[in-house]
Amino acid sequence: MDKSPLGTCKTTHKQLIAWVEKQTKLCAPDHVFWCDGSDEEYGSLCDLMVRIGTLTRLNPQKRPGCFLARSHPSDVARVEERTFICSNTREEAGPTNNWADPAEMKQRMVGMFKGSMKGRTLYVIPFAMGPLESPLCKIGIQLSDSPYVVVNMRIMTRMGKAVLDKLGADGAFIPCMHSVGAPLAPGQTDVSWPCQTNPKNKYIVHFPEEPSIWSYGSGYGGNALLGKKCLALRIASAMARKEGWMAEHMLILCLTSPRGKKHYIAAAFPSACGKTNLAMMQPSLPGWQVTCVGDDIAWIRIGEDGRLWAVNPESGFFGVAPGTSMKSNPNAIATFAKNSIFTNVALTPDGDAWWEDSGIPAPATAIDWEGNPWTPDCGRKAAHPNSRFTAPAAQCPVMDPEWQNPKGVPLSAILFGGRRPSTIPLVNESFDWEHGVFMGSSCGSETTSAAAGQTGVLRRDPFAMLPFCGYNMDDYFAHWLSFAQRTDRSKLPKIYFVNWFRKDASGRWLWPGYGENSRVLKWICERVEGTAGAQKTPIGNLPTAEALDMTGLNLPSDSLKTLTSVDIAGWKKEVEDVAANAAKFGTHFPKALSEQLDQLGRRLA
Ligand code: TSX
Ligand code: MN
Repeated sequence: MDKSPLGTCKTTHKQLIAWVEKQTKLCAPDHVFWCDGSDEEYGSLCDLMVRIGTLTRLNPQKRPGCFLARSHPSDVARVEERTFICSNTREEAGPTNNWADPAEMKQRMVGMFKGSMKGRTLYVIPFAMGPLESPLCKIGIQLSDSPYVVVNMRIMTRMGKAVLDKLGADGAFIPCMHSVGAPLAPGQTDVSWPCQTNPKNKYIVHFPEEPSIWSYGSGYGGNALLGKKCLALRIASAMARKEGWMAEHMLILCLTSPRGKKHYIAAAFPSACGKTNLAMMQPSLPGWQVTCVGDDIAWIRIGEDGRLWAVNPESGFFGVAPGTSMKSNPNAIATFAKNSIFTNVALTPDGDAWWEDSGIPAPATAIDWEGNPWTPDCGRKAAHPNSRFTAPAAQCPVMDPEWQNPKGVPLSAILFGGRRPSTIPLVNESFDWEHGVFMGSSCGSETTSAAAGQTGVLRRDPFAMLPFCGYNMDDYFAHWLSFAQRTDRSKLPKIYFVNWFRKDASGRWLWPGYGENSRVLKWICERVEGTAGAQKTPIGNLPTAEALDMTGLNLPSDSLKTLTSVDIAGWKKEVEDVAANAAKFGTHFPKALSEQLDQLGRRLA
């Protein structure tokens, strides 16, 4: 039996040990702690954070093994303006990314990290994205001075000893530096959420050539849990382009018919479209079943059979709490019933977590996300709009049996979507791969949160990858197009555009959404099998009124008509808007996509 105390180094990897020693000298922490990923380690770090006030233990009768964290009010979301892609040239990062010269930025980062961990512990976090046996598995080593990051990484990734074992004596890893940027002077008392409070002092920096990640000044979400947006999307997308695969901002689900026929579907949506809700939804159609492979990221490669196979590189959910209810997502409610971390939600008098639109009546009093007394009539939100739950995927009642298969799951269809109150039909099937890539490139959504600028305006977000593409967006489009040459076209998944958010003239939702979306997924799977009807239109193949299964749903027939017909005038405006936006993404927008735009314009004329 291994009796060495928690935190001791258990690797023979000389290069890793040397790198940790070098960074330790730079950051000057008081202690170094090597994480093994054990339950014991997780428990003791949670206990430590309860003692220093970073975590509050929730009522074990209501939420066993659950904790609440409150961040600093200045550290509540990803910081896109402070996110940099430091490729060799500005052109390689493209006009949609902040670029900085890699040598200059590295020097600046080394300067910022110098002594940044004084008075703190440096945690060595070995983590894997993807099942350890997967051909796509990537290993990262995150050095962080945040125990909050350690416990979240333990839920969101495969973390600890198994990863060091897999690395062996000379395996490759992606170095990930993280500091909250709040060194402690001798005797200085700590705060519950240390970070840099001036946004200008936060840096989320990617060096895709190395590759490596350096994150300074923030302890929140995608800024700090470096496996997720930084590694599995920005760095992985750049690696994927070089290596011939795809790293995508997509959920993965399986739809099973009453006869047991299974289809795997990947779907990309901009934020606030209910991606997590769709990933684990309860179909309203009797006998149909949805199982979840992942809710945020899909790594996709061409399998030996020529089909596209997808893996979820994560092992947990980092979901938005507000709006999550028994109505919108009963399976998420079950997933975070235990062993979960809630960040920036409200604390009820009985020691439970609460948030707006939870379906649970507001408590008469609560402690809000900033730690202040709250009442329903006080005029403030109790939970921050970007408050989160961190929950283990294994606790989701509808995880797909194949969700950890190292090979991944074979995709039958890819969906793009957006929040589009007008013009865009409920579901639209692309004519071919290139038309589908065009649909992805023109993806956009109406904004919902004032925090992200104006609300109710259309923001284009190609492939929902605008904040997450680690290289030039035009090259990314070209990479997508190239898959028609990399494999047999007939093996590629069919591509669809869906819109659950159409409204009528008086602003009422035309489509009930949620579990009723299974009717759309059913049509998609029947199209893949070649059994469902469609009408060819100028914009794509739309379901005929009879092709969508509407049994048990009392949808007015004119609503269905609006949802499944082409608004020619609206689409002409759409073409203009897409054309105006294509220019923003780069200087070498692929010809195949401008041709798609021209052809669409001509079909509408
Ligand atoms: O997640 C959503 N989905 C996908 C579910 C599998 N939401 C929530 C979006 C915010 C994250 C939706 N909201 C969906 C949807 O399909 N549709 C809508 C819009 C809508 C809201 C309410 C109703 C109908 C549609 N109806 C009633 O409340 C009765
Ligand atoms: Mn996401």
